[in-house]
Amino acid sequence: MTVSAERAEYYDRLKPHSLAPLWEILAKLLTTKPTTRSLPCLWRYEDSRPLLIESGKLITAEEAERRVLVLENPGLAGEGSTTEALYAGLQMILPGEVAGAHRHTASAFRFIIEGDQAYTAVDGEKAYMSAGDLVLTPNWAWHDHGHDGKQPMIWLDGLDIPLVKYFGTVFTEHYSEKQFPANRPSGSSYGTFGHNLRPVDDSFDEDYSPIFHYPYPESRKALDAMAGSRDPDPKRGWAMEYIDPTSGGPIMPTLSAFLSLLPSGFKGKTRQTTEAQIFSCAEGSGRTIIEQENGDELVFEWQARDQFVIPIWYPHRHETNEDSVLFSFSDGGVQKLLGLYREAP
Ligand code: 1HN
Repeated sequence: MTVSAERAEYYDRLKPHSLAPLWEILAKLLTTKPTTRSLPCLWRYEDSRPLLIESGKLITAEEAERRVLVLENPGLAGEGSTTEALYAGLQMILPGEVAGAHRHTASAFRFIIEGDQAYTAVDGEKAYMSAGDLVLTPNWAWHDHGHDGKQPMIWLDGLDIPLVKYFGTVFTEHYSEKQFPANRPSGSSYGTFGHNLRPVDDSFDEDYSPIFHYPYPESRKALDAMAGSRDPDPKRGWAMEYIDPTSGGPIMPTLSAFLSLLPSGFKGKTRQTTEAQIFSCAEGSGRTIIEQENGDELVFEWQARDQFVIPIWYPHRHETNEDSVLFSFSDGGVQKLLGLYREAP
């Protein structure tokens, strides 16, 4: 649109007063459907793993604070983000290393890709982690990582950092010691709160989930039980959401996480949703077909330990070569809280 000389002169006089004409930008603000700068992207573990291993020779976990390769969206280059609201990265900790205790207003989780005998300590309780486990570090909870095993340990970190940065509400504190003092036995949170029981003394008074470790064998059993008792969802297979048992809702207000079992030969129906989704394949192999704006289809062939991102409103469908398990996380829960969530029928 060309601006008449009269209007242009008027706009120039608005600038020193920090005023701007809405009518010049309104159509860009009020789009008929979601727009995103994020692009669909696939990270093959066979490419990222050797690069992550190489980082172990360049920097220690202690010097790095967290030794992570960000799954940076090519549409958001330089921003350290995977979607507009979400962050994902691959973190490695080597035997004997400690990633020191800190806490921040960003909420986080890790989904274990490879290794065992490393732990995350949350508020002084260690969770020893194995492939497929989910471990939460909620908003403002102290956490540090350590490794008592012999092989590199690699996990996917998921955070709401871009969303928290958007509000400007970033606070971080480093603990005075390398590690937060241990104050209860490993496994006590899950043991106490993970079996549909609640201590009657109501002694847990944090406003986050009392469970911070979701061991894979337990989640996997739930998927098998679901698969043995009903038909799969035509779009998502046998899909389960990880929950905060005290609310029955998402694991954390800003992060929702899911695990789905897609049977061999699954040909999913197309899903189009406002939640941006980051996937990590836990088992099996298959492909996700994504419809682009110009009508072309993008095909991501994935296998165990690969990650991929489906930005907001991209129609996509999953197919499998064998029984497969996909972990995913999204900003769907926070969109629902704000009344913004939509899914095409
Ligand atoms: C963080 O605290 C961790 O605690 C991992 O392991 C990744 C990315 C951005 C900001 C904080 C962790 C992070 C992070």
